[in-house]
Amino acid sequence: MLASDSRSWVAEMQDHLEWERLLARVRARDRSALARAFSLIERDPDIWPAGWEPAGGHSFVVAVTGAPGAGKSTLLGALLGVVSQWDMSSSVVAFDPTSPRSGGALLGDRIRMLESASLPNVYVRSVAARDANTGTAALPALLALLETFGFDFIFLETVGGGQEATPLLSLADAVMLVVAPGLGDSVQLLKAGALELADLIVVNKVDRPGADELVRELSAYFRLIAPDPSLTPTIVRTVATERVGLEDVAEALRALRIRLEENGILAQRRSRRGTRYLEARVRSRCLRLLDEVLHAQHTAESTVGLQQRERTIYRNLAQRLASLADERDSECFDAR
Ligand SMILES: Nc1nc2c(ncn2[C@@H]2O[C@H](COP(=O)(O)OP(=O)(O)O)[C@@H](O)[C@H]2O)c(=O)[nH]1
Ligand SMILES: [Mg+2]
Repeated sequence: MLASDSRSWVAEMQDHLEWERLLARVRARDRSALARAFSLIERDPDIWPAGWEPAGGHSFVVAVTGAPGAGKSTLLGALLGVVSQWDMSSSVVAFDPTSPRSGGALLGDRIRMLESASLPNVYVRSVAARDANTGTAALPALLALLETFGFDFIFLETVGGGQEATPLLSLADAVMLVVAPGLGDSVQLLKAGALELADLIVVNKVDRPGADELVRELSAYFRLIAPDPSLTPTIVRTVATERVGLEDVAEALRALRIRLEENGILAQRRSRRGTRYLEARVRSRCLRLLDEVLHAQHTAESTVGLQQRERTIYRNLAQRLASLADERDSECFDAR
């Protein structure tokens, strides 16, 4: 069954039946099937079969955001251990920046989570995020896959706290913001709007000077914008490197899930996730078609003027899009 040539294997996987078979193994908690499916989606998110949208079910999907260096990876590594002790399963997908600005984080993150990655019930993967779009194009399908496996927690570690994190945040059930003293966080986060999105705030590195002040600033900020304490995010203090406060984080996440379920917000966010999934899929397919059409034009030796070439591009693109719609129709018909 295992094809030696990965390209023919990918071709096989485009067959819906093959996916059914592979996903049945994932549902039976076969980790090698999970790893294989993950790699296939990462290479080409478009091969994820129609009809397997991330509906949201058992798994609690938490986006973990915050400035680089705040301690997100260290914290997650330690948190995985706590969750595992509770006999619950969890997965971390880290979006590794390959940009020079934050380069080098990839290896560091792997090392920080290595210890926990060998625990039973824990699955850690990193996805290369060349830019916000390519890095997250695969995310909806990856989420659906991890949900199929049935993890209790799925953590999505973002690259930074800024704009590039937004697609990740909009796909999650909840947002956990990690801040630390000494990073000029409060100003940065206010600008990025990350405070408004956070459901849970972890003040990490409380062994460092300035931690109390940071907690005070955050509390004051939330008292100001939301005087009702039941609406403000819980603030938990940790020293991730010493594994201090990690039980409190896990406990806060458990409580958060119950709260979001009870007040109906979880259901709202999950329906929004379906829309995001659709958008990501359409965007990725359209961009690919555009690239193909442009490439074909580029390679065709052209003697005609730019204006005419532009019109040809639109015409070709329209044709390709129309056939995509027909393909979708028959796929939907097949799936149901
Ligand atoms: N003093 C102190 N250092 C920490 C703590 N947590 C993480 N660090 C260190 O902060 C650095 C950045 O951590 P990392 O987890 O890579 O941050 P990320 O970029 O947010 O993923 C590493 O050198 C960690 O060892 C903590 O609680 N206290
Ligand atoms: Mg990290």
